[in-house]
Amino acid sequence: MKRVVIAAALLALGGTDAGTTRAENLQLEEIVIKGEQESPREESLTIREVRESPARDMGEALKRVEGISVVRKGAIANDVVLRGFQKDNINVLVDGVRIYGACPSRMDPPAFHYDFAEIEQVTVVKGPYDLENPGGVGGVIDARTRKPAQGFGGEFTGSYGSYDSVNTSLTGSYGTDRYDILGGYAFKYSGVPESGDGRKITEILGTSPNRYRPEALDSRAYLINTGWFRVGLNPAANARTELGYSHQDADHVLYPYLKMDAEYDRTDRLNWSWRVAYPSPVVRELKLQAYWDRVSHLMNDRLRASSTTTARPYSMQTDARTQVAGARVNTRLKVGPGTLITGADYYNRNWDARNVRAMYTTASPYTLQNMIPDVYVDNFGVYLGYELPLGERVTLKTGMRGDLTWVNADRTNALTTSFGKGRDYGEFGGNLQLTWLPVKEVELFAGFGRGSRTPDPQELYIHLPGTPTWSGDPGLRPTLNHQFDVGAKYANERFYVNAAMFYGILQDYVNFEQAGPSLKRYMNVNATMWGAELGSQLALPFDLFIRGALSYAEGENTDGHRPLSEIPPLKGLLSVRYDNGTWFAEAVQNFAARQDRVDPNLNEQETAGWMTTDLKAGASAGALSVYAGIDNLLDKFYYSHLSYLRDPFAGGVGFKVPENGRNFYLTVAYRF
Ligand SMILES: [Cu+2]
Repeated sequence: MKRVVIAAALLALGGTDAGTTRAENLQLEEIVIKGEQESPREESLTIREVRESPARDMGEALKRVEGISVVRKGAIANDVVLRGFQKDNINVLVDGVRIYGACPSRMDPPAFHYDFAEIEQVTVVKGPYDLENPGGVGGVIDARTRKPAQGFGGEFTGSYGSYDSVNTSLTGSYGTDRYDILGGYAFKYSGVPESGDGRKITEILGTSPNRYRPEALDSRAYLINTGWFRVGLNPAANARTELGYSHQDADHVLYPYLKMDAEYDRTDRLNWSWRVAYPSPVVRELKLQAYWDRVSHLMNDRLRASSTTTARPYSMQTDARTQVAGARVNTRLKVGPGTLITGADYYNRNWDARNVRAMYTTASPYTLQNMIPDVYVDNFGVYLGYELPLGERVTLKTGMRGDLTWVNADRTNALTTSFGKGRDYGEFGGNLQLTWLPVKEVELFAGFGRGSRTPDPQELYIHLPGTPTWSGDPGLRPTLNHQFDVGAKYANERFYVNAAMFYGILQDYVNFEQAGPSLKRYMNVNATMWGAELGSQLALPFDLFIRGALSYAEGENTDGHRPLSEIPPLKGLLSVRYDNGTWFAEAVQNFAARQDRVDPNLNEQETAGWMTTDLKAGASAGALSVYAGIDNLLDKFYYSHLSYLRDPFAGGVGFKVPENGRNFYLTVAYRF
C-alpha cells in the first residue's frame, strides 16, 4: 500500500515537466518505482509483467527477476531458487501465510499453490533481513493478493498457446467505504510441451523403466482449477479486517524429471487479518493475523512402464499431506526519533507421507512405509526492530529475532525407532542495515544479517528403504547464515542501475549427499555462498526502453572442498522495447553461461550455456488489452542446469527436462 501511494505522489511531482505522457506510460512509471523505492537488495514483479508473459505459474514468472532461477520438473510447478538458495532456505509466502508443498520430491512447491490471478505484486527480499518470519536464511518471496477498488470491478483474462495450453481467469469485486467483496476463478490446462528437437518432454526417458507408457506420451500435462473469495470490512476509517479463502484442484500433473506423476493436489487456504492505523499517538500500526492451510497430494507411477508388471495399477505410490496453522501480532510504535517494530508469531506445521511399493519384500509387497512419519513442528518467535533516521540522508535499521521450535513425529519408521521421536531447538538472529543517500540520485546500502532455520521434517525423519535408501538425520543442527550485503543504485527519471553483492558464511548448511554405497542422506556441512546481481533500465528518446540484467551465485562446500550442488550458472537478459503507452513491441535476448561448478558426490553433470530470443507485442484500447508473443524464436534445444534429478536416485542417467522449443501465445484481457 505504501508503495502505491509513493508512486502516485512521484507521478504528481513529475507532472509539471514530463507531463501527461509520463503519467500514461506504465514503463516510465515502473522505472520511477523501481529506481526510487526499492532498496538495492529488494526486487519486485508487477502483475503487468506477469500478464504479458506466457508464464504458467508464479515460479516461471519470477524467472525474469534478478537473482531468481527455477527448478523445472515438468510443464508447470516450477520451484523457485533465490541466489542459489532453495527449498526451506527461503520463505515463499502469500500475504504472509506459510504454505508448504506436500510432496517429498517437491512436485508441488509453495508457489504452485496459488494462481497468479489472485496476486497484485510479489516482493523479493534477498538475504536474512526479514524479522517478521522464521527461517528464510536466503531471503523471502512474498506474494500480495489483489485489493478490490471502489464500486464494481472485474477482469477476464484468456490465454491460448502452443501445446494446447489454456490459461483463463475471471475476477469480480465490489467495494464501498465500509466493505468490499472479491471473487475469482482460474482454469489452466496444457498438453505436453515439446523441446527444440521436436520431441515431447515425456519422450526423454528412453528405455528406462520410468519411461511413459505409450498411451501416456501425449496425455495432458496438467489441469488446474482454482477458486477464491475475500471479504473486507472497514469498521472505522483507520481499521480494516479481511477474511479470504482459496481452493485449488490440480489433476494429472506430469513430472518427467521424476519417477512418478501426480494424480491430484488439493489445496485449501484460509486467511484472516485485522489492521488498525494510529489507534493512539504512539502506536502507528497494529496488525493481527491468523491462517490455516492444507495440501493433499497423491502420486504414483501408473503412467510409467514400471507399473505394468505389478499386481496393482502402480508399482509405487505416495499419499502425502501437509497442514499449517499460524497466528501473528505485529505493532509499529513511534519511539524517540524512530520507529520500533515488535511482534510475535506462532505456527504449527504437520507433514505426513506414506509410501507403498511393489518391491519391498516378495512375501509382502505394498508394505506401508512411513516415509515422513506424521511430523509436527511448533514454532514460536518474537522480534524487535528499530528504524532510526540519522539526519536526512542516512537510515539505520536493526533488529533481533528469537525462535523456539519443537519437532515431534507421531508415527514410527526406522529413524524414530533408533533416534527417538522428538527434537527441540532455540535460535536467534538479527541484522543491521545502513542506507545512505550521498546525493539525490544515489543510494548505497550495507547490511549484515544473521539468520537461522531449523531442519525440516523431511531432512530430519524421512526414511525410504531402497537402492539407495533415502534417509533423513534426526541429529541435524539448524542452519546458520552470517551474510554481508552491499548494494549501490543510481536512479533518475529515465534511468536506473542497481548492483548488489552478497557473501554468506553458512554453518551447518543441510546438504544432500551420497553417504554410503546405498545410502543418500541429509548432512550438515559448512559452506559459503556468494554472488552478485546487476539490473538496469533506460528510457531512450522515441519511446524506446532498454533493460539489462545479470545474476550470478556460487556455492562452495568448504568441508568437502567442492561446489555445492544445484547452483544456477551466470544468467542474464537484454531487452529492447518500444512502448508509447497504447501499444508496445519487445525483443528479449536471454542467456545462461555454461555451469562447470558441479558436485561430483551427486554425479552432477556440467550443463552447456545457451541463448534464446523472445518476441512479444501488445496493445490496449480502453478496457481491452491484447498480447501476443513467440518464445524461443529460433527453436533452440537447450537445458537449464537445475532441471534434472541428481544421483544417486537418477541411477547415473539423469532425466534432464529440456526447455520448451519455439512456442506461441495469445492473451486477451478485459478490465471492467
Ligand atoms: Cu509427489
